[in-house]
Amino acid sequence: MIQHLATGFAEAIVDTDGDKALQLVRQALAAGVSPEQVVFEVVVPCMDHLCGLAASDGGLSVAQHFLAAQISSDVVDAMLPRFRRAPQVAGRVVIGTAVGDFHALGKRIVSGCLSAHMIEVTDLGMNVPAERFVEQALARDAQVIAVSSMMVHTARGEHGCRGVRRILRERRLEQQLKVVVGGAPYRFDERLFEVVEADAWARSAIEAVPVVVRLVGEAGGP
Ligand code: B12
Repeated sequence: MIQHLATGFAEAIVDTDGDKALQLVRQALAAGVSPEQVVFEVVVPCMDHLCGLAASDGGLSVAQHFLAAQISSDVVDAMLPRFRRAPQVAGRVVIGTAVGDFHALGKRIVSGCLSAHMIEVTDLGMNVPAERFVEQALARDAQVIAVSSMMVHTARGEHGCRGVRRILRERRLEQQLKVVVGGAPYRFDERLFEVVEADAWARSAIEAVPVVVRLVGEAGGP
């Protein structure tokens, strides 16, 4: 049953058919599959596979990745309240694009992958000032601030990651809040994350998951 669901679900999300994916999940639940199995044996492996394809440029379009992340994240949201025991949150992250940056797709895919791995994500949207990243991270008891930049000037500028670092330093929050960055400029220059004073970076959404989990641990855990 699970194998049947996993295959059908993967096909549905590659076809970006959210209705079909949800229908399959509903049928599986009615047939006795647990919400936990849906998340951990179907959605997570499927997202890992798709994000892996993204990393290796396996021929899926940006729109497919975006919608796959959206559908997966919707299914996880629908399953969580039905878990027998409240799921262990693996960490809390606030994510957004840097000031001046309106490239939202990568951030959305990263959010979907993190959510599917039980990391609670607050998406602050686009064009997020450094102060708002920090305020919201504190308000939500997050361990990690994730800043997405798709342009060189929004990655290197004073109002992106560097601004976040300045505030964390001034307010002595660097032990409790870690900063991860990602986006095209970081792929072109693998040392750029150090230049902008981030704690870490990741090349893709799938690589972001273990990096964020590590940073959550360094910040003291969820
Ligand atoms: C789509 C796109 C747009 C769309 C954005 C639509 C939207 N709602 O997102 C629109 C048309 C609006 C746009 C506008 C512009 N764009 Co544009 N755009 C792109 C394009 C073609 C694809 C970006 C994309 O969505 N990629 C797909 C996603 C899935 O990949 P990704 O973003 O890299 O994300 C992955 C990883 O990077 C990583 N990741 C991303 N964020 C994060 C964050 C964290 C924390 C982590 C860990 C990982 C991570 O994980 C993601 C998934 O695996 C790129 C070219 C390119 N090849 O990158 C240019 C590009 C980014 N744009 C560019 C430019 C110049 C512009 C404009 C200035 C154009 C103009 N003259 O108006 C404007 C600026 C708008 C603004 N102020 O932001 C340049 C930037 C050049 C530079 N050196 O700075 C690029 C590189 C094109 C080019 N070669 O010139 N753009």
